[in-house]
Amino acid sequence: MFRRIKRVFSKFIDKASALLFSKEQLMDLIDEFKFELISNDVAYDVAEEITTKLVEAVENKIVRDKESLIEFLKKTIRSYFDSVELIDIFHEASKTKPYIIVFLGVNGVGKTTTIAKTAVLFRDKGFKPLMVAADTFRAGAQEQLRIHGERTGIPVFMGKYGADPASIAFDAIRHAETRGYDVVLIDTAGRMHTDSNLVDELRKIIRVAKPHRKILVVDALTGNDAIEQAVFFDKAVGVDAVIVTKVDAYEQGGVPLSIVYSIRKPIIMIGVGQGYKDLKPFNIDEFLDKILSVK
Ligand SMILES: Nc1nc2c(ncn2[C@@H]2O[C@H](COP(=O)(O)OP(=O)(O)OP(=O)(O)O)[C@@H](O)[C@H]2O)c(=O)[nH]1
Ligand SMILES: [Mg+2]
Repeated sequence: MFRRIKRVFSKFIDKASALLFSKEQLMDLIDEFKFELISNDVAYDVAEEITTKLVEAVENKIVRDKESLIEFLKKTIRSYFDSVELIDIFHEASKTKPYIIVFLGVNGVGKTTTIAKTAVLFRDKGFKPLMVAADTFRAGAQEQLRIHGERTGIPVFMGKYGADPASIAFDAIRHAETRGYDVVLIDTAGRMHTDSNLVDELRKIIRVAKPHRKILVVDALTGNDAIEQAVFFDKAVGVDAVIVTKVDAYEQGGVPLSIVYSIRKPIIMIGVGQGYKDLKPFNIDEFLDKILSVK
């Protein structure tokens, strides 16, 4: 994972370290670096900002050798992640019962799988989770969650095909309250985000379910689309946190940074495979080590 962006960084650091005293060549190299970042899913604005700051740092002699260059890059990238408020859903769930999360996202990003993985994490931490199939739009969606329920042993609240998703969410929460569930994880229909019905439906679910958190699921492999979806959902209904899936197969590397930069919301977890245990907390130190482990 993240192999391509790692290569962009190490190539740039090696070349730039050799050129630090030749300003003209260094500026060309920084320009090239900027475009390589962009072609690896780093949003244009953030690539521009990083490289502008880098030029300044070179001019002010803050960056003067390989070591200070690596330090600068780490610090700058980290600052975007540090500037957003972190969310600990497990801690929050220990304070509120039932703790309600609505999952958002377009088709095929891995929403339903991620809900099952999240439910397993909650169960492993001693919570009693309920998964809710509020996707009544696509035939088979309910069935999919039911199968995850069977495989994981975690109960699923099902609505009828074609029923109003908001009313299913409402009934599910009532059910959770009377049955003593700690956490309610609501799956929503994944349509194209350009579908205006989707937004109306989501707004209604949110109004009725009053979730404590709205988590957006995006697929890293879709690159710039993932960033656009984040901006879209955040504007349309507000996003509290993001889970990036399919990171196990993702090489470009720019998606996490671009999302945090674009909507100023934390990436809380990453999907790293198809198994139920393949959901890991997103850790900024590990991320930086991975992309900037230059010897
Ligand atoms: N490699 C990998 N595959 C994943 C990951 N997360 C989900 N998938 C796969 O992506 C595919 C789609 O996942 P779903 O959970 O059905 O996606 P969805 O967003 O619910 O899709 P719709 O309900 O059709 O909108 C499945 O084959 C999952 O196994 C991940 O982190 N890594
Ligand atoms: Mg689904």
